[in-house]
Amino acid sequence: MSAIAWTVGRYVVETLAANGIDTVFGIPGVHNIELYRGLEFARLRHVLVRHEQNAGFAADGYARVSGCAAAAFVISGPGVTNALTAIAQAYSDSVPLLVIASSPVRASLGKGWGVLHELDDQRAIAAGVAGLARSARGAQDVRDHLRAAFATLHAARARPAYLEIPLDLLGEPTTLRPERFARSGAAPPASPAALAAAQALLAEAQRPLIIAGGGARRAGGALRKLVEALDGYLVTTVAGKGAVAESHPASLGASLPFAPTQELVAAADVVVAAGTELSETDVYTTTRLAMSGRLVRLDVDDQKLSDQFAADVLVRGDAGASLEMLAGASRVRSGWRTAAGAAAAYRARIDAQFDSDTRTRLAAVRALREALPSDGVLFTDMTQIAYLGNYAFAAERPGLWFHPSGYGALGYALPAAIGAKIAQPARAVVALAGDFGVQFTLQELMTAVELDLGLPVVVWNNGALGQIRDDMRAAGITPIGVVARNPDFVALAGACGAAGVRVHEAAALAEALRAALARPGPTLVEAVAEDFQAP
Ligand SMILES: Cc1ncc(C[n+]2csc(CCOP(=O)(O)OP(=O)(O)O)c2C)c(N)n1
Ligand SMILES: [Mg+2]
Repeated sequence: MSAIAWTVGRYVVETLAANGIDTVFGIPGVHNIELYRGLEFARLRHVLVRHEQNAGFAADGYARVSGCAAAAFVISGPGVTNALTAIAQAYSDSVPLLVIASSPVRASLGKGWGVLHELDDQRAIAAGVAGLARSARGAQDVRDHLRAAFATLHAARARPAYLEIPLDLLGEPTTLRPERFARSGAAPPASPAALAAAQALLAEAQRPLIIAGGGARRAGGALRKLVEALDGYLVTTVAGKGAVAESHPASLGASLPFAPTQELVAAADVVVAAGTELSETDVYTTTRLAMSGRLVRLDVDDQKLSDQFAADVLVRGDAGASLEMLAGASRVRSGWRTAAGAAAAYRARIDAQFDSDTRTRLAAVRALREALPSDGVLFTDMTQIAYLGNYAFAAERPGLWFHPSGYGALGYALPAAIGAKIAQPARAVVALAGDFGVQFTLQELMTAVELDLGLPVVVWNNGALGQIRDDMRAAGITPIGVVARNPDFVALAGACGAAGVRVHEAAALAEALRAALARPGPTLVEAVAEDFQAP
């Protein structure tokens, strides 16, 4: 090992390993081969994917399921532009994704010589989507930028980081040696004055309601204590789904898009928004939640505390720690209203509004739930069955249901599920996509076959860009461009060396999923939507 020279490329790889990254998803090219020199020696696994976007999605899935940052290696130019969508997705959902790119040689940068993979300003393009985007000119820069990149990944609100290194610099010898960068630790606690102001509002509240987002995902214990003490309701965003078991009598689940919940939010006299943006993609069907009561926001992110939802009390700090303080300080009220089943009654109102198409999808969502072990994980795409599952998939704990909520990038599910399965091979992991969206990234089936990943890929085949068709109809637009010819998915799976099975009803879907989970390699399970029945 000591026989090989220390180049900047090797330094990068070893520094990633020294800072806790154990998996990198990538595609090598002539510009970044110097990154691969170090891979032979570092304790770092490289996974070859079929497109750079999917390197980013896979690293995102790895990070979401494990809580540990993962990396993508891409080449200059097209490797970077291909990865942009995944970086933007990771940004919008606060995922710690590290992208290491090459760039053309330093002497050529910004000069328009027409060198291979040239972009006028590659860093600026990445800066438009990443939390941090840096470009190195020397070995010391690489170290300083990597330190800043890890700070971005490990920040209280994680964001993706991007570092580009010119190919001539990657190959240079260096005296630098890898180090583990110091970490800043947890966010400082919220100010006692802000917490006291929140407490005062809550003490007087008659109809309190808590909205918990991704920032409160790991604070289930405190959330539960607070909601029970306050005798209030709890609703989560998709990112906060399962923070408290959705079967809890105070839980309205991830039901913000539905009218009965929006009415409760509008009527609450105090709303506590914990670790949530309250963004359009959290609430849908409305661009902005209506509220008539006082608003308390708990967030680590200053920007969020001062956005379009002007709050009466701003509590800056880790949402979980703030919830813990509020729960500890709240006097427990008697006659706990939600125990009487009021939340269940609201949920029944939501379910009663479902039309027969939605009830058909509900049968499929329930089949998936039934077939998965209690800690089974789903990575979902932009498809009608996932929009329903965001609410209807019963999550008894956090971290079971993942959706590309913020950026809404079609094609996310399969590569992200591959990343998650690699992170946690012993766990049941499933990809769930629509017939059109799955084709954005279906080439990654080969990655799953190659790695022999026991990964079921469920394709909800309604023979259309279903949601868009329905939206066109609702808007009085004659549907155009919403029916695409599909491949024979089962035959295609076979051609890739995966198993394939077609199912026509919910019980068969559950059965196929169980069989797929028991099999070593990937299985594509095509669910023919038009044959499914509403129960
Ligand atoms: C990259 C990208 N392009 C386009 C869209 C817009 N879009 C959202 S859903 C959708 C159709 C998806 O069809 P399918 O996967 O079959 O799901 P369905 O709605 O039929 O369940 C499209 C085109 C998007 N979200 N992302
Ligand atoms: Mg479809």
